[in-house]
Amino acid sequence: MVESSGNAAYHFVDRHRSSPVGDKPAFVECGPGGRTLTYNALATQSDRMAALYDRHGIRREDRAAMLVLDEIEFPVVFWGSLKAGVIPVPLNTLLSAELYETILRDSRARALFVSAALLPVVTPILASCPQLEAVFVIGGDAPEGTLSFADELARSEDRPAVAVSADECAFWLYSSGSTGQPKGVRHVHGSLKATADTYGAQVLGIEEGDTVFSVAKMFFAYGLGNAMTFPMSVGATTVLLSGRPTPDSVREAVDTFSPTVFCGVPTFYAAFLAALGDERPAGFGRLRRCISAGEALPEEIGQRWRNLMGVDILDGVGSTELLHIFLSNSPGDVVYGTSGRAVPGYEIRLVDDAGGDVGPGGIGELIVKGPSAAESYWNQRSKSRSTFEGMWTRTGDKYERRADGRLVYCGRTDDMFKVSGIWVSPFEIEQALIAHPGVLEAAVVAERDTDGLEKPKAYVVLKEPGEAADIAGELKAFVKDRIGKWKYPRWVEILPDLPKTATGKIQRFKLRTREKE
Ligand code: 3SK
Repeated sequence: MVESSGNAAYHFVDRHRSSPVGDKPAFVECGPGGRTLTYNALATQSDRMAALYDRHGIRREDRAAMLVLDEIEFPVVFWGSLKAGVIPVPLNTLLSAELYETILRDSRARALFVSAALLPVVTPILASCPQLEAVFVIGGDAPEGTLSFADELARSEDRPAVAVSADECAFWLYSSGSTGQPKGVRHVHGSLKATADTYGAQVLGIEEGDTVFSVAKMFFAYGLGNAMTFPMSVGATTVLLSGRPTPDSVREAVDTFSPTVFCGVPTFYAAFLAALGDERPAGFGRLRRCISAGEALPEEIGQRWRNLMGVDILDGVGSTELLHIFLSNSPGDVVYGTSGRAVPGYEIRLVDDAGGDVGPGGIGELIVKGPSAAESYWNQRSKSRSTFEGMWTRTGDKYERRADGRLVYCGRTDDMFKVSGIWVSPFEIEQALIAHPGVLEAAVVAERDTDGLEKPKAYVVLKEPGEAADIAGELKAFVKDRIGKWKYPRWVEILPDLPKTATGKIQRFKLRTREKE
């Protein structure tokens, strides 16, 4: 590929060809039979994708949906598509057939790459997607009407990548947000390098010698940066786990590969700490950096992790629309319970309903200006206009700015409610509940009392489910003591788990509608 091209595949893939990292593993898979993909092998295999697409009539700017697990074909298809100018659309691997049909029809994808294990989920809806011309099965058998990805790639010649400008659309990610229908978020080539140069280089401090493990999968913007673009920007190595990241499977991966960088989400950190007890995994001997995003990290969890592992968790905030983290704690400057400050390269403001700046101590909506904002949502003009306002992107998250400039998360704009005329942040009550030794997770929503007035209601997951009998009263008193009398949950319901998005964000709207069912 010509170096002057703005094609992100040059910077992340071809630049390493025949360089000192060319023969180094870019990706290693966990588990028995786990494969390795070197930087040179990735460059060659991704070069073949343009010819593969040609043979099947898939052209530049067509969409190619990817329902692909975290395995070595993911980077081959993703970068190969960018090289061909085809737009890859990585999909959440945990959705229902109905949502896949919605997304395949909305994106009008002409090709689908699907890991064999996920093929049964989409098989029933393929016939309802008339624009889909070719289905490539990764690993396993390709049943009639589908093609084997391995055979098709082996049959393809190397082809030079297309030259594109850094401003051209490169890939889409579907964001479901915490409530509504999926929206196709369209990102340009230049945004991938922008996130690697800002958060990746200046906060995470990724280095060539790093081995990275990300609990968040690559179909998610957070995982895409953690596990793919950041390590590839410096020639580091990523460990891929294709299955579900449970405390056991992650422990095994950690003990096998000794990662130096660990990227988690709060729910996983909480579950991992509960499973580990007081034991620090031997595989964390080289650990030097831990990060968290997806939802705000409870202070308690950050402190317990730091005490056990000897390494801080850098809690940060990002969004699919901004591609990665734009607000974060930094190495040597961590205050648990806060989301830190703007990542270098990004500007942030807290604004009131009229768009004016909110002063210290006030609460406002977080808006962000930075180099990695998406171009628009696909075919959703009104939503695009209200989210991407010129240089600024609205996040829909409410924050408070402390006197020292650090931001503290208060909830989604639509999660906040007033009790006795005073704003209450569900997140603050949840933090207080999680500080109780019996509580694993908690979610708080507004519920109307018999007078029709809103009060906090808590849904709680216990560490030991058997303890449910009389813990409600204890939890109410505990919260009253910690954060104030009017904020305590008037009702406490124990659940086996909480409804969450695939990336670990609590879906409070499901708890709210649960009341009405
Ligand atoms: O939710 C987040 O904090 C996040 C972080 C990085 C990239 C994408 C997202 C949604």
